[in-house]
Amino acid sequence: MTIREIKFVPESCLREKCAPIEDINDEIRKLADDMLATMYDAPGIGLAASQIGVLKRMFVLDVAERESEENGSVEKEPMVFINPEITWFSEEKSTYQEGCLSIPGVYEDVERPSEVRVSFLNLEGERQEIESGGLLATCIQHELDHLNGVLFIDYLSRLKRDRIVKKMIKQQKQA
Ligand code: GNR
Ligand code: NI
Repeated sequence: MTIREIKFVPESCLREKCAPIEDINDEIRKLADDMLATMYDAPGIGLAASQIGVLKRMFVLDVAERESEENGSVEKEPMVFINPEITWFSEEKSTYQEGCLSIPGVYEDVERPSEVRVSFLNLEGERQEIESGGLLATCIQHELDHLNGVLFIDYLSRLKRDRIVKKMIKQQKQA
């Protein structure tokens, strides 16, 4: 398992449309391991492949809040989504304050459908479909957007987005 470097705005890989995964082989299994390690290390609750510069349609998530009964530690609930597609959005919307590992330090309210159904391949290559709500539904939509080169700041006003991008460019120059 390798912790990979997370790419920040305005890196161009964050604006690319990612390609479907044709074959779930050792390379993809290693990528999933690396993405989970990178996400837990950050720490974050989701990570799309394009955030580490790999332009493939895959993301990982762990929104677990459940605590283990034995020792009070938080149990990991890693999830891997390959070639995901949203098959249904609820009419109802909800707002969450979102953040993104590629735009550190920025948190803004974003309104999205409250519930979604998502169809995807798991690491065994089986097609699965789950229905989600709450933070999981928001995260799935945020990650799927990454695979299409879309960032949560795209839902803000142009003024706010431009300010955030300018701030990011300035930070990168200083680093
Ligand atoms: O760690 C993350 N937290 C988060 C909070 C609210 C809505 C979405 C997210 S995803 C983010 C990690 C990330 O950038 N994934 O692409
Ligand atoms: Ni993100």
